[in-house]
Amino acid sequence: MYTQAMDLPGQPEGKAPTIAHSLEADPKLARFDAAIDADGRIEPQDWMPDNYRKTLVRQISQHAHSEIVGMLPEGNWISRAPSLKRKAILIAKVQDEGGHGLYLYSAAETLGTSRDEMIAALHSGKAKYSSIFNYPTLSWADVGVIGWLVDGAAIMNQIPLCRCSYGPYARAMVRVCKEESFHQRQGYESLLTLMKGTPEQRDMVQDAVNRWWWKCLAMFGPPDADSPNSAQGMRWGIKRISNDDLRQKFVDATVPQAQLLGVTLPDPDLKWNETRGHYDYGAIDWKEFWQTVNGNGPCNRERLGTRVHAWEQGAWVREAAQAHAQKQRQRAMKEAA
Ligand code: FAQ
Repeated sequence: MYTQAMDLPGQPEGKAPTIAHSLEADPKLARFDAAIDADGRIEPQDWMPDNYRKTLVRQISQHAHSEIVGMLPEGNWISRAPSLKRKAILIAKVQDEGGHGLYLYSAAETLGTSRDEMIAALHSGKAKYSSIFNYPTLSWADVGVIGWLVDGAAIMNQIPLCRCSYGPYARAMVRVCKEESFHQRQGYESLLTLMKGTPEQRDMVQDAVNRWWWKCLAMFGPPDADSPNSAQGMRWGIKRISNDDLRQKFVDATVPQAQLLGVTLPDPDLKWNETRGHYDYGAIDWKEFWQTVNGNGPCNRERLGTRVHAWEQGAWVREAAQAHAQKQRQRAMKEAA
């Protein structure tokens, strides 16, 4: 449903903007810059500037947290899914999101940060995770809309990350994107089914679209002019497409899908602009976005509370797994002796 093309007008296809070399100053930095300029991959054993490492840990750990916290809004509906088929699909989807979190924590660990440190940062409220998961899922249609729009926005953002300059992150994203693509389609298919149902079911879908649309547009992050991390992230080939350009691609791809589905996107300013060759759209409420990002959205406290509770309740599983691994190590040593 979404294009794999990542070329943008005025930018050579897939190329990070050129970096000034500092050959004489620092040969390690020069080698790193040359690899980035050549659109090469940086691997865990390669030398990298501290800020490149820090930026990756920040982005990858936030991404991992988003996947794990992102299990909660849909997870709330597993016990209330309307049929066995929908329940099985939803369980598999939520489990996939947990898996994405684990690949991403592993990718971040290759940069020298421990999983315990990352989890502690999430639980203390220090680390960010995607704003979108701080809104409630009020009806069964929300589950379909999350698949269609939230996973749709996630794929739009994540396809370029498959070509991120850091190898482990890029490779993790290939698998994540394949699974997200399935998630997006199952959400859309579930909504198509509801739209063929009763007037109440159609109203339920429209209501869910009305509540999620603007939050999904904000998910791509602040406008480029207010995005402090974008310029450096793009120069390093971590980000390939800017927040605003991804948002525009998402709007352009989603409008025809909304038409086919038979729902109205809640934006009176949404219209095709012949000159730009894109849809124009209305103003996003950035004040509300920042409130949510900074911990004051409708469900922030509930989401973090649920994660911390799950972590505490799971302590005995982690301890048992460690004790088992220790026993196996001891047995292997005995046998080898
Ligand atoms: N929510 O300078 P920028 C999913 C923060 S996964 C919260 O533009 P950057 C799967 C940003 O961190 C969804 N905070 O930052 C799924 C920064 O703060 P910092 C997650 C946000 O990094 C589906 C500050 O604002 N995806 O949905 C948000 O260059 C269904 C300034 O922003 C990823 O994480 C936000 N929406 O660009 C699961 C993808 N936007 O760190 C379950 C990877 C911005 O300086 C169910 N991440 N901020 O304190 C990225 O691509 C980038 O990090 C961006 C932000 C685009 C999110």
